[in-house]
Amino acid sequence: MEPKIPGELYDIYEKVIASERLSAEDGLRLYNTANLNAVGYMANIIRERRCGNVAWYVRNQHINYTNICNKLCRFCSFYVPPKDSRGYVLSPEDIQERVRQYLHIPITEIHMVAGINPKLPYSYYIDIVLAVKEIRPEVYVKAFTAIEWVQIARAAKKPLREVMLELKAAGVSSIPGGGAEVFSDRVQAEMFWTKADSDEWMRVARTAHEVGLPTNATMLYGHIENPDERVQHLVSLRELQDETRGFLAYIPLSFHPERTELEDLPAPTGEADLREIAVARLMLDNFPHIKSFWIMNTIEISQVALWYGADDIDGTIQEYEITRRTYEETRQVLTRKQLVERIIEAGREPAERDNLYNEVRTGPDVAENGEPVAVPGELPVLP
Ligand code: V47
Repeated sequence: MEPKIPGELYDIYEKVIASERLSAEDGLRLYNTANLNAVGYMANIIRERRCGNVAWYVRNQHINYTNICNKLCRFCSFYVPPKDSRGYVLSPEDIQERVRQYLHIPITEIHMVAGINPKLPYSYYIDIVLAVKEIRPEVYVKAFTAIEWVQIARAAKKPLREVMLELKAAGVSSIPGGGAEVFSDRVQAEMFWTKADSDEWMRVARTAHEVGLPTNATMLYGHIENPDERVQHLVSLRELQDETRGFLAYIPLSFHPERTELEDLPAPTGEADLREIAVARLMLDNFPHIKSFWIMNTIEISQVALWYGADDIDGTIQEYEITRRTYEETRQVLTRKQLVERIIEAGREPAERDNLYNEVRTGPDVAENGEPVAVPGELPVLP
């Protein structure tokens, strides 16, 4: 049966069917059309061509090692400036305590990012990675956004490549996609003028790929950026991926205005969140995975996003401080059982992955009473 693609998008549909690359102009039309369902339908064709019915999730834990940051980004509610009484730095021992807290859950990935705290010496970064690995030697450490890597190299007074190799030897296995914001000089000047620009972010990603560290990529949308800038962001990522093939996943990050300098702006709608996933899946034809990060998109939108181009909803998280309802409220968690149930409810087939998208079978979580927590579709655990 012929799908209902409106005439204005039919040429894009033909390219999708023929696996042809979409142009920047196509991307702009995908942003501007009122027919979101048609965009989602086309994105789903690519999503299912790549991953079939599978939807990935990961048992992970986030650790934010310091909230002190000298970058003063206007969109951020996480940081406090140096000398603020609420500032903290987790010691390697504090971090080990956090890791120990969830040893009963077979977590495969620890995601460790934070503010840019100029007081931290190079040895600190090595020590916190070693500290995690000492408690959970088998865990993948996904650590430090591009902006942190620039700071780490500055603290080390060494070339970026060298610190990447040293931290890789200490146990970093991949790099999260944060810090990219929007690759636009205009947006940077308004929102994050003290921070690395797009060329610098790209340099970090390229260097990581050269030393064998896969990375993710993000875009923070829904504030002052426009569709042209979003398309340019996607095209720049696609070009780098053509060169290096080092990106694993792209994660559009839905702006949360609450408690930021921009809290008068309305938050992106569900429509905007779904469109961002779908346009990304269509434009980033060389990215293996598109993630709907449930913390920012909500789990409900992420369920729908699994039909709009996303093949991953991320993980169990445990604590998350970058976006949260109140300053005190850091506990944000979905158990493996909840993730599996939500994926099944959405009509997809859940698959647990590790940091590098290998399928893993690490067994059930253990409840507080010591009983294994079975999930739908899993064989009962024998005594
Ligand atoms: O770099 C900051 C963004 C990023 C806000 O790689 C905000 O798998 C929304 O990059 N509203 C950090 N976003 C998070 C991140 C990430 C998250 C999940 C998975 C992965 C991955 C990466 O969060 C920052 C910034 O771009 N951010 N403030 C805010 N108010």
